[in-house]
Amino acid sequence: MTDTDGVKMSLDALADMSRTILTRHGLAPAHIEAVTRTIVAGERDGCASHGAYRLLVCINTLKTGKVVRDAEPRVAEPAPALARVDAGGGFAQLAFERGLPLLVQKARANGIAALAINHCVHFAALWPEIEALTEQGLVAFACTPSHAWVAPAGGTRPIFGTNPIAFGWPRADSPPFIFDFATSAVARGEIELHRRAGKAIPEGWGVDADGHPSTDPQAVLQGAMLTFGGHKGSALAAMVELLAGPLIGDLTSAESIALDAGAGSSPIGGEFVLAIDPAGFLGAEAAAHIARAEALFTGITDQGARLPSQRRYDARARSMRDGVVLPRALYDDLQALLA
Ligand code: NDP
Ligand code: PYC
Repeated sequence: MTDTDGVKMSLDALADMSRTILTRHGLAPAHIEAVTRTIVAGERDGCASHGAYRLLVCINTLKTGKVVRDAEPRVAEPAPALARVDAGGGFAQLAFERGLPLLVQKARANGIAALAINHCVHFAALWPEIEALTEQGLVAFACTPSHAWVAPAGGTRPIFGTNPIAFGWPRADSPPFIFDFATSAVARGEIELHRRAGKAIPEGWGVDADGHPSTDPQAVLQGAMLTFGGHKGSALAAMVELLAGPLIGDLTSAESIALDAGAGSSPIGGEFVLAIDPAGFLGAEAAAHIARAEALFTGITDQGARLPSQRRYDARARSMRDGVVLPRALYDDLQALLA
């Protein structure tokens, strides 16, 4: 169904379109499936900045030649509680999928385990990876640097990436508690969507190239984005640089954008993932203690506040029932990739 504002599609139709576009642009089949799963999940869950729009970003990255189209991830075990996947210059999604079984096995064996993904190209939201871990009953954390687009609190020159952090907590009778957000005031993708729609951005998202506050998305994209929560977001952004950069032998956001050299690819570097098995600390009492978290969640929702992810779970239920609606301009741009 189409109208002037949007194009309605089923999730299966969106997945087919994603596969066709990625095939046309030469991505290897295993990557096509992993990338498509992530992009469809983003659109399904109402995350416009990391849904179907990311197909444009992926194709742009493929055109830059900065991603290896047929990279075969290589899984290694550097230590009893550590797993590593060398993504070989490919997109991160397949590397994560290949490393997941070992990460889960190690978390169960040791109570805690970490996974480093190295040499990947990262364009995606993190919560699908967090959900893959909470589905296994594990508590999860993930982060990744990006390109240096974000100024530190008190500065005006980009040094951090938009550096998302994501956390998940499994729940027995409800979908997991998950949050997943950029440590910048907002994901860069959100500013790109405002630019595409010709809309001003809110104050506080960024400054122009002269360091002056701006609500013009193009000026901020060329200037610097700001961290959320001032010095607190700034410190968290630095933590992400350190954990998923030097700690795992991979690039910082400044190094990533230098390597990109103006080509305009998605960020290049690493991702750090932590998985904790509650049984490690708690043994047979794990389920009882995990259940105590429900009082915390009720204490939040009982006063009219909502849990992170609730909007996303509602969007998921709607999309699975009714499909999704892509903005007309996005649909047209995606169709043009098939021409
Ligand atoms: P938001 O600022 O929209 O924050 C998203 C998180 O906050 C979600 O967990 C969301 O839950 C929760 N949230 C939002 N509003 C509320 C509220 N009122 N009450 C409770 N919780 C709330 O997202 P960002 O723009 O920061 O990031 C969007 C995506 O971009 C993320 O998925 C992130 O992983 C991705 N990203 C990826 C990067 C990369 O390098 N790969 C870089 C930067 C971002 P809900 O979804 O239910 O609204
Ligand atoms: O939206 O900031 C962003 C982003 C960077 C890499 C992937 N998404």
